[in-house]
Amino acid sequence: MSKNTNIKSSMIAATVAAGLFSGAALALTPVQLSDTDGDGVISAEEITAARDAYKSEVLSQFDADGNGELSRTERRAMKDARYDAALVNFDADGDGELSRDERRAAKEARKAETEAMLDVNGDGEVSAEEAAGFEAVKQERGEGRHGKRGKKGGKRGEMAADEG
Ligand SMILES: [Ca+2]
Ligand SMILES: [Ca+2]
Ligand SMILES: [Ca+2]
Repeated sequence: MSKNTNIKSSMIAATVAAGLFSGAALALTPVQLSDTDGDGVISAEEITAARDAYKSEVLSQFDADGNGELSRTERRAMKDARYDAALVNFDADGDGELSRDERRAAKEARKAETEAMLDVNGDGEVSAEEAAGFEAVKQERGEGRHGKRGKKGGKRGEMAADEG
């Protein structure tokens, strides 16, 4: 009898583990980047497209009242879900919370995964070409968020019109 139970519970454990794994990929790096046009780099457009896809995915999961945007409550549900997913992967000591170290590990893992996605040719390094699209998107966002303008100076274009 007890043997049977053991087998059963180990089967359940395996099923649960498999389920966690498929969820884990999603949780780790929410936005899945891929070289959809196959030109060997992930362009800014491809990143933007991936973001949009992710947004609609999030909406389909967490927009409970279906009004097309996330209310505060809905957003909270999303964060909770993400936190739970992070716990599954990174709660190393199993206390049900993410300590600072565990958070850092999670962040590192996400970064590593992003780099792995950017490394389209899989040589283990993100070349300048491979990183270009990502950097472009990052800069765009950075400027939007911190409003770092100024220091743009530069009077290009003044020495044009020399030829002819
Ligand atoms: Ca591409
Ligand atoms: Ca912990
Ligand atoms: Ca590479």
